[in-house]
Amino acid sequence: MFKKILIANRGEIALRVVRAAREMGIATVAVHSTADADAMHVRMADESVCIGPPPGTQSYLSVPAIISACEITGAEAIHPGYGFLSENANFVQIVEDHGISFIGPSAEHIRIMGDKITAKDTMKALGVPCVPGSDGGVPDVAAARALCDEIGYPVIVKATAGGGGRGMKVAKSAAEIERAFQTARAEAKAAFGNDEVYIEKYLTTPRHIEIQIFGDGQGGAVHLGERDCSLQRRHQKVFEEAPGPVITSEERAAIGRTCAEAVARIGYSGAGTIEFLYENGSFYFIEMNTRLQVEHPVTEAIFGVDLVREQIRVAAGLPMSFQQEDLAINGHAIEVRINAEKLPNFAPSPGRITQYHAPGGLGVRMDSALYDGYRIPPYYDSLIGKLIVHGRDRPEALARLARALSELIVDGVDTTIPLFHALLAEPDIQAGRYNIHWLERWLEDNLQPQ
Ligand code: MV4
Repeated sequence: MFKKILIANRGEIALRVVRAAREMGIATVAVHSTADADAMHVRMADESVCIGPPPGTQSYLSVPAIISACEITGAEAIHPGYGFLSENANFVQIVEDHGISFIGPSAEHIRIMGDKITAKDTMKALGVPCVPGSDGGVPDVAAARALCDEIGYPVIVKATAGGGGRGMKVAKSAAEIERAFQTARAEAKAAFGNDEVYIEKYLTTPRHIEIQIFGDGQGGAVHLGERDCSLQRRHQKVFEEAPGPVITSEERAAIGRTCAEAVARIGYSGAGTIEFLYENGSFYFIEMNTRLQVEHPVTEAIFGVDLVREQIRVAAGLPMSFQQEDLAINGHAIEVRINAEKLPNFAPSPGRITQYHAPGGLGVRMDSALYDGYRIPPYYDSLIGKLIVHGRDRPEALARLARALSELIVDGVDTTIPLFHALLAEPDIQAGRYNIHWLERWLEDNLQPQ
């Protein structure tokens, strides 16, 4: 096992990795920008290294600075957290070329899944159900038109270099395809320097259901069920739960097995998430994320596992500490993302936290790097905490969430906490009756600027 690892991240996820490492007897090295000298992840780690000025591009994204920090401290492995360098195949290659272990999948698997056409081709060949659409890239408008006449409208044009909602255009009818195709292509070229696009049938009212998988890198893999992450605003998840309120145990077993077998066949190593749209009882693959996700704690809660611990074990060449038959769902978990943002526009609200009080009690987990007097810097993501509740069933988890939210105090900045009080009062949320469009519509009807 590693004696010391470096965490190439900040905030709650850096703290999350420190916690797993400490329980395993592994020393941790935090890295930080000059804006984060007083951050909690720096205090909680065993050692820290300042890697640059505040902008992420000059600190948490600086490959030379992070490799140097590893060499100076003698860290044997790097945990990337999520965001920043976590899905950068070139970074992983450089890390390994320096004899350092990357706590995550291989550069090759990250590269495959980072190109959305290659990802879809790969998954399709592995027997994972995909959204009907083009076979690979679509070269020109004529080809786009011919394909769409065949599959029928509406369609969606997506950038192969995109993902997470960036670089997509919907065409509702043949009258819109030329413009959608050209715009998607131009935006993809400008945003990613790659103008290759592909086309899919546009599903109008799906849920976003993602399957957590975990590979041992030796041809073994398991699934840990699904999360329903349909409640999103501008492609940012807001509220996530596991298990999905409408997924049956038969559906879970079938899609889970398909996903686990697929990643086992490619020798995938570590945590991964296979994203699906789910409509009328069918799953359609859209993308795979080759990292630990923000919302991983809801899966940890219902399965009683520590996914970061497993990531570290597998990266060190040890087997996973469970097999598929050891994994059973216990109850229901919900996560809400606490952002330093001002409603109704979700404008970033950095500043000093004058008071912070985390909720506690049975079935409550607060993952946050906040403390009294902490100054939230304006340079990074606005996520300041994740409140995760676990109950014996969904109604208990909802009641526990309302109770925990009532205990949570974050003073000094605006936060998304009031949004969750309001959402919990909604009959549709209480009933689990929502799809990917529900939240945007609700915000329009309920939170418009006065
Ligand atoms: C789609 C879709 C409908 N049909 N693909 C958005 C993010 C990216 N991961 C994929 N996305 C979508 N792809 C087809 N064929 C609708 C979306 C979509 C969406 C997906 C998940 C969660 C929220 C969403 C909000 C708008 C659009």
